[in-house]
Amino acid sequence: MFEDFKCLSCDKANYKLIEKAKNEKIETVWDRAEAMQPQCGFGEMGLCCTNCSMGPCRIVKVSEDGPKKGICGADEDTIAARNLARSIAAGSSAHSDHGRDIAHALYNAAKNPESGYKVKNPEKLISLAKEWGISTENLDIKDIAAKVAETALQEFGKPFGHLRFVDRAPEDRIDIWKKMNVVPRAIDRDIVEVLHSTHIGCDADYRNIMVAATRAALSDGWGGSMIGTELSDILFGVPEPHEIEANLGVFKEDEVNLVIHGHEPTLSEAILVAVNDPELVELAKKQGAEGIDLVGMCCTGNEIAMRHGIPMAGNFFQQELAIITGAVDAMVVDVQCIMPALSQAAKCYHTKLITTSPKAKIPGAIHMQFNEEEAIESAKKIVREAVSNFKNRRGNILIPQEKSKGFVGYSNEAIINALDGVANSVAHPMGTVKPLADAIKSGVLRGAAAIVGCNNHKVLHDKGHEELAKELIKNDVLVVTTGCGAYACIKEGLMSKEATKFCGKGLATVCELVKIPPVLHMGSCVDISRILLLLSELAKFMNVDIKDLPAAGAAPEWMSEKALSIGTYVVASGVYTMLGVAPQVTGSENLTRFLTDDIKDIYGGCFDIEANPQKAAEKIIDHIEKKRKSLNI
Ligand code: XCC
Ligand code: SF4
Repeated sequence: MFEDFKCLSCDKANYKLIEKAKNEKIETVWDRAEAMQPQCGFGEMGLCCTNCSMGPCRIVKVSEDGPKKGICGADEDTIAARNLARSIAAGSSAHSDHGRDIAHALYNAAKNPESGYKVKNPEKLISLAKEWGISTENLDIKDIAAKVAETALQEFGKPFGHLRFVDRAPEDRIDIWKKMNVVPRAIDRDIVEVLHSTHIGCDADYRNIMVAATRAALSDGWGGSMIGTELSDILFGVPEPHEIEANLGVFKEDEVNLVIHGHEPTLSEAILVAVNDPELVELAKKQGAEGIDLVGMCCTGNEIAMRHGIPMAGNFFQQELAIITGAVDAMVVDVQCIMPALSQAAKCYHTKLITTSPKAKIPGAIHMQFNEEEAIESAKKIVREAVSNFKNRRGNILIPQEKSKGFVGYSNEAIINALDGVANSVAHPMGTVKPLADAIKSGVLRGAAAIVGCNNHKVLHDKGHEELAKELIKNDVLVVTTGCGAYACIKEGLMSKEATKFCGKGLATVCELVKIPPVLHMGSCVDISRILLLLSELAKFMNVDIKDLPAAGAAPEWMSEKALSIGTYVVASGVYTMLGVAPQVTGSENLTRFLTDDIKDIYGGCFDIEANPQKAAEKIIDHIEKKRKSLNI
């Protein structure tokens, strides 16, 4: 009966709910994607410009006599590059603003006891203070936290110099960035510069537009995102491996189901404290529930799964389906990747959709502003609203049976410790990557690949991630993953110990020996900064640059502007990066060639585009083997 839905998703949990949605006449992302066909060809190729009100202008390529220039004279290269650059800047701004909020939370932890935030990992705080040259003598943890938070906040707008985390990159890499004039200086400035230079009548040289865009992207990866990750670890703890459950089957019929969806752990951590408040648990019982079941969705779900073992309910394309179960008493959201469609779905059930950020309100939702200065109190109010909704459930509930188990929590500290086999506390800064380097050099592991990113209707839901991961681990390539890709992998069982059955002999041996799954969950999308650091440490240890490592990145189902920023900083960091969906640049042959080819000679990394996961895997493996050859290993 679910035959029809196999072409929409390869996650069986979804079929029953898509069917339920159909029966109850509720539209989903797949319905809207179908209604949108055919999609605009100008937009798809990046050839529509709305940068000024003389436009919109579009370049017509299909006929000889169509316009080849915008009214101001901008050609296809300029228009496509400006559009791409603006998207990259938006993506960088989202990650970086997230990082800024975490820095404010750290400042609150130091200065404002009402906030309820506390430094969970003083060792990591002190080590970062030292790295940044902040004197810690005679200072208590709170004072150090305040100084580190202030210093982090200054990274956004400092007038001189470059971003502090740039110094973590291998020297050769920094030299390339210097030569190309893309060393990120101050996060806000680098983003603003893209907006300025792509204003009408400014930069018209596509290669130069990409210089500014690359700098803004690097200020995400080696700036905003890295600040987000590092300061989150300091505040909320460094993730450690533990087993959790994933998929829509994690909802409980007899408990209050509260979904936390979005991105920033400042909110989800406070909600986690609130759901454990005895008074609120008591309130849930008074409503007839057995307790409060907190589950996560999208990246904020990754954050609390990694740190606290909270179940991962579903990824980007499952957000509406979660509500369609009829079992969600509240979906609490903050920023990014929250479909406005949720409020329509929530209306068909008793579900309360609660927005919490002044940056993201949704018509039809209840807005309860989350106040970081009184984080825990604020969170309790939100949880109370969720709990008191349990009694309003209607009869139409369907919780799928499907859920799987897997191990999450692989911070760099955890990966290094696992491979080292040392029972070192992860509280300590990174040990040595020697065992990882040895495994790669010996060929037991051929290399490593990161599979990251979103869901996109242009790819069968979850298939891009799963199939690519399976093919790579079969060929002894260790896979690390973040974001919505991580959900696809855990749902498919690739983070369980049994997943060694999918592995080649070398990888299986390593996994069994050091007790890790072949696909390692490294966190949310801002945590791709962890991957940058791991590559960096590995390159330094092996005395090479990142571009020389047998490593690759892939975003098989990417869709967001953040993903474009990530892709750009990863490529500019020297990594070969496979996209499953083509970016909206193909109308410009020059820009397309630049991104997939010319850029290789500049940064060592480049984009490649391949929608078929098998073929993508072949290309990645081929790349890894080439790198091994040049390293003589
Ligand atoms: Fe969003 Fe971060 Fe993409 Fe998922 S992977 S759809 S960006 S939640 Ni980041
Ligand atoms: Fe048209 Fe140029 Fe204005 Fe873009 S900036 S809308 S191409 S006139």
